[in-house]
Amino acid sequence: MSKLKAKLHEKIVGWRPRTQRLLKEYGDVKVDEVTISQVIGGMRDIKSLVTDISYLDPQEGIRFRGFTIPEVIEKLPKPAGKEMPYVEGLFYLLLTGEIPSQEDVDDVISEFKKRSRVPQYIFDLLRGMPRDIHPMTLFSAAVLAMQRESLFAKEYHNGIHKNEYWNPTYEDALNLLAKIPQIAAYIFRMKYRADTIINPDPNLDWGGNFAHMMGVDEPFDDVSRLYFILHSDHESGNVSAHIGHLVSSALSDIYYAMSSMLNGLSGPLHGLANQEVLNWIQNVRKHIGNKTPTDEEMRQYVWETLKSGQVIPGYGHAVLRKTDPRYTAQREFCLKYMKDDELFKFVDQLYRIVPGVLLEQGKAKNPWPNVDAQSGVILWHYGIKEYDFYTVMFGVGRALGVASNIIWARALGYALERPKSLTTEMLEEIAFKK
Ligand code: CMX
Repeated sequence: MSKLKAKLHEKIVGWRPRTQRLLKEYGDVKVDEVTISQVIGGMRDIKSLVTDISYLDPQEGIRFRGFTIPEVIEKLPKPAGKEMPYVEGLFYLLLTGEIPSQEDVDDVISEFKKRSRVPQYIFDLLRGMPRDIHPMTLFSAAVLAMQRESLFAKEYHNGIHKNEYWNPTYEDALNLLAKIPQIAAYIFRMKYRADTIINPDPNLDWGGNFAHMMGVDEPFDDVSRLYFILHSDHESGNVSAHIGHLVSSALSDIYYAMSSMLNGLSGPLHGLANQEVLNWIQNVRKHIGNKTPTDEEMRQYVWETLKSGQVIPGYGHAVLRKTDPRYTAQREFCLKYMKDDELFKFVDQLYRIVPGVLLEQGKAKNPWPNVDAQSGVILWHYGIKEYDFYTVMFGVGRALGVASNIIWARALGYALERPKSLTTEMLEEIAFKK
């Protein structure tokens, strides 16, 4: 058994009694009340999910296993001479709750390496699809097609004890995560670089290998590590994490769940916002005549977008009420490596202007930028100008968090999701009685 799996097993055995005690002895204790506006309004803020992988504080932003983003970047082991930590180390942290040693990270690296060969039928499938399909559709289809490899599905079919569900789920998760960077990079090179595929380099880590297979030089390896870490998890209620959890709660295996996660991420109000930001910025430039807009011109364009009934992509959040620390971490990277980049200056100008306009408009509960406002600009700077690929990279990162959550959900026996719906008439009855 790998060090990671042994550690995880130890953690699971220690954790199970806590969940069982809550259920058995405190199952009737009230956690929340639900209003009509929450029922109609996308279940916003209803406390009805549990995860220990990450927690999103509206003011402070995300913590992974209790660690803030700066702490994660500081504490996790890094490849020699690099500024960003190994993604493998983050995965160890998400799964076990502990900061790994270099030896622990090496163990995860070798686990991923052993499992990294992508079946030929996946490449054949991708090549058989029209090249103008959105890369998220290609990505999701490739992940779904690998369902054939699921150990969980096989073991479930043969009969397996509930307490053991986590075991083949863990194997599926590692098998899938090991292949995801290559599938994503393959889609990129096939679709946007005239089919000039770059084979993986077995000497590189997960993030470094992705940069290598994309064909982008340093410091894009660190960009990739940072990007995947920042996008890995955002507690359980966001669309991608939630749909991953929901699908796997039916004991659909991780391939089905991860493909669904990618489909949810493909919405413009969620992961697709990073491509929308670049699209919107390009439109501003065209509109203003390819020059740097003055603050007043920018303000007006933001207003025009709002008045035409559209959202400002990259701004606002369902939970956060401050600037997203994932935005800040990327901004710091930009200030260090690309502070004279024209698009970065643009994004910084937006940071000065958009929150004021959104506040003046008075609708958005959070006028501050989210992760998507900054990420596309870094990718653009390093030559990835095909912005419909950006959500694929979000998906590569998000797979780490969703996989960790699904393994733990199976380990703790979380139930099939089944909230209750009401009719409008029933809601009216409840409302008018008051
Ligand atoms: N631009 C314009 N209007 C906005 C806005 C924005 N950036 N953010 C919120 N609003 C509007 C909402 O559309 C809503 O309008 P209506 O009352 O007319 O329906 C109102 O403000 C209140 O919304 P809210 O409670 O503040 O925000 P929600 O929880 O409903 O939605 C989100 C959150 C992210 C979908 C929304 O802020 C948005 O559409 N942002 C732009 C898209 C984006 O950046 N998405 C990425 C989020 C991060 C991620 O998941 O990747």
